[in-house]
Amino acid sequence: MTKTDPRTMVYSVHMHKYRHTQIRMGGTGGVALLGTETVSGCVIFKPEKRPIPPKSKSNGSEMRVLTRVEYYFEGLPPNSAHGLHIHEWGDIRNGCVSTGGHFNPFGATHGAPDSGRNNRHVGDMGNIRTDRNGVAAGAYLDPLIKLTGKNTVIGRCVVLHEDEDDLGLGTGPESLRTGNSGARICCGIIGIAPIDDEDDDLF
Ligand SMILES: [Cu+2]
Ligand SMILES: [Zn+2]
Repeated sequence: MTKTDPRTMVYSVHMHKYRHTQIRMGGTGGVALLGTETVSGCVIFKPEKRPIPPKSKSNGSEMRVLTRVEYYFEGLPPNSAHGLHIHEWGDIRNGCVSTGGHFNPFGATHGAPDSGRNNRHVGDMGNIRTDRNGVAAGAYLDPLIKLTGKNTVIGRCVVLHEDEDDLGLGTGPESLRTGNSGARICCGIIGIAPIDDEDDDLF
């Protein structure tokens, strides 16, 4: 009997869970696989069109492209929170260390996904929270993460951290730099992935 590669395993788990996911735009998105001996995870990025909020100057019929971030992790400590970021480089020659800092093309301070462009790094995806089985699964819509153009996140790295991200609201100078998220557990390069129009959203 062969030992199961955790990454292969999460991929099949993932594919099973996401078999019916719906994408509203088609085209391509991004996917990153992350793992250690015990942890395995997958983060998917999909373009999604949404109406521009009415409070802005548009007439309400214009659309903007957001990025839907979906994640699934297993093998983590139960009932724990972990910072999840996109780091600048897709360079894992020295493991997660060589992925650089949080992807921050606008020179902002660290924050939460909903903190706004001046108060978050583009790479700030907040925290994932595990259940009693050490599984964290979820999704959210991100206004800043882009899958095309100059500031694309394709080719960069998703990094999962040991500790909870304080979202810039904590103490010490690291709060506004890294959110005091601690060590890097694992990381994975975001590759281009096909998006299937026929699927349904899981979350
Ligand atoms: Cu990070
Ligand atoms: Zn950050």
